[in-house]
Amino acid sequence: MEYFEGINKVNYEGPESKNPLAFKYYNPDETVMGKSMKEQLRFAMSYWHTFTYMGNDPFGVGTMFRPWDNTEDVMEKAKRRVHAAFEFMEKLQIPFFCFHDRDIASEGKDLKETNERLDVIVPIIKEEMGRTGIKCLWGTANAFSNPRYVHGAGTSCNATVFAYAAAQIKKAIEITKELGGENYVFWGGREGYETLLNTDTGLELDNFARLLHMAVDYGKEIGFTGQFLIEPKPKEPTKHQYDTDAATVLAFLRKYGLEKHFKLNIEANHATLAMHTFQHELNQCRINGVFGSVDANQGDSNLGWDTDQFPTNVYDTTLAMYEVLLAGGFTKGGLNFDSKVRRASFEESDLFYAYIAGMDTFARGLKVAAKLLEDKVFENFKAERYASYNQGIGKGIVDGKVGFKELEAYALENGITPNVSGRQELLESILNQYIMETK
Ligand code: XLS
Ligand code: NI
Ligand code: NI
Repeated sequence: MEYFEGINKVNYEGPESKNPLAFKYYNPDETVMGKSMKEQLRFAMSYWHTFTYMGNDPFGVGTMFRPWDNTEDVMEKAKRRVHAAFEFMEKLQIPFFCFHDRDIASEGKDLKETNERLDVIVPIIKEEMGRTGIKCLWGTANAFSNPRYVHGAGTSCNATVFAYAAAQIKKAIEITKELGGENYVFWGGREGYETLLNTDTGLELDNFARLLHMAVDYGKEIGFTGQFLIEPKPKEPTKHQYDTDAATVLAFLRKYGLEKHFKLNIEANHATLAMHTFQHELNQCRINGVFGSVDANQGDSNLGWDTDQFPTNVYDTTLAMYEVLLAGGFTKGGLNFDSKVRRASFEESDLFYAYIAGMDTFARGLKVAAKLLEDKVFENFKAERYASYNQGIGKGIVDGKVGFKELEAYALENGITPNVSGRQELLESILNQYIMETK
C-alpha cells in the first residue's frame, strides 16, 4: 500500500526550479570538501515528530489524521507506520532514522508485553532497512512520557522507578544494536526538578551517573559498538533540567569519569533556550573533543519554549555547519530533524515541504561554510588577531615559560602594544556576502 500517493521521489532540480517537491540546494551526489553532500550531512528522520505527532498542543487535540493511523489495532498501526516511514524516507532520499522505543510500538499492559511488542516490530523495521538501504542513526528510550516517570527516571526519588528505567534502557540498547544503530542517545526528559524544597540534587546526580555507567557496561557486554550521546536541554519539561547545556554536561561527565564514553548531541532549539547560539554549543563540543551529533531544528525568538520548528534560517545553518566542518565533519553522528510541522500544517504533503525546506537549508549552509573555510576568511583573521602569542612574551605565556614575576618585569619595561579593532561589522558583512553569493 502506498501512503503518499501522488508524491514521487524528490530529486535535485537546482535553485532555478519552482517545483515545490524538488530540492533546490540539496544535491546528494555533489562533492563538498572531499565528500558527497549525502555523506557530509547524514540526514535523519525523527520517527516521533514525523510519524506519531498528531498536532496536539496544550489547548487542543490533534489536527492530523494520517492514513496509516486509520485502525484501532495498536500493533497494526505500528506496522503501518513502519511502512509509511520507509516510503517517506525513500521518497525524500533520507538515509537514516532516529527513534524512541515507544515511537515504534506503544506500551503494553506490563514490561513483558511491551518488550514482546518491540520484538514484533523490530524485525519488520529490519526488513525495510534491508529493502531500502536506510540505516539507523540512533535509538533512545522514552523514559519521560509514562506517569511512572513523574519524579524522573534515573533521578527518581523512587528506587523501583530507577530499576524500571534501567530495564527499559537495557531493552532499548538491545534493539538499537539489533538495528545497527550508530549511536545511542540519552535525553533526560524528566531528569531535573521543579523545586529544591523536596529534591536531593546530590543523590539524584550520583544516581544518574550510575545509570549511565550501567548503560556503558551493558553496551560493552553485548558488543554494542555505537557511540553513546547525551543531549543537553535547559528547561522543559521540568523547570530545571540537569543537562542544561554543553558546558554543564561536560562538567557532569568529567566528575563521574564518563567523558571517555559519551559525546554530545546538540539540538539547535535547546541551545537557544539556554541563551546560547546553536554555533556556541557546537563550538564548545568541538574544543572539548565531544562533538557527536546534531538535532536539527530552530526555535522562535519571540517564544520561550521548545517549538522544534524545521530549520529555515540559512545564517544559523551556515554557522552550525562551519563548526561541524571545523570539528572534522560527522563520523557516527548526523543531522536528525528533531522538528515538527506546525499544527495548522496538517496535510501529508506538508511533511514533504518541511523536510525539503530543512534539507535545502542545511545543504546551503554546508556549501557556504565550506567556501568560508576554503578561503580561510575567519581563520586568517583569527590567526592574525592572536599572532602576539606566536613570539616573544606571548610565546612564553603559551609555552608556560613565564610566571607573574616575569610578566610584571615585562609590563614595567614595555607597557602594551596598541590594541586593534575586532572588526565585527566588517566580518558580518563578509559573511553576508558569502551567504548571498556562494555558488
Ligand atoms: C526533546 C528532545 C528529544 C530527544 C530524544 O526535547 O529533543 O526529542 O531528542 O529523546
Ligand atoms: Ni532532540
Ligand atoms: Ni527540542
